Amino acid sequence: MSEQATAIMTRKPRGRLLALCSALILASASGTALAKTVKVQSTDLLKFEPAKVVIHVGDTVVWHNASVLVHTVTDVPKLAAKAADVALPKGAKPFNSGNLQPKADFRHRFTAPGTYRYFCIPHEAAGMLGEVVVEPK
Ligand SMILES: [Cu+2]
Repeated sequence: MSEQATAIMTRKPRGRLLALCSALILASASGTALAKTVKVQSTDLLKFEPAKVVIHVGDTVVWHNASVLVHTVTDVPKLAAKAADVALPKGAKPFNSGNLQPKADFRHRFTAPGTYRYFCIPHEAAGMLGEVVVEPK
């Protein structure tokens, strides 16, 4: 048995717990943390809530239609009335939920880093806009 292993095993339980915590912190810092899922709601007030989320490459956003209205989650430049309402980073594919009925979900996993600006097709003019910032791993 290595000297280090012996040292860990002979330490008091609290010492072992600290060693375990340090190992977990090191593991997440080196990029082995699990991908996350972040929730955004579409509301009756014609907003995405929260309007901006910051995630990492590999994470998923789930949009839930929490309103009585039909909404979309759309990041397709040619479908936007205003160019400023939409953005896709280099290498990212456009996505569009289509009509989301009340209580329906739409999910999208982000694999390219950068800033995404999306909108709801029926409510773009009302300012129903959202942003996803995807940071590199
Ligand atoms: Cu909408």
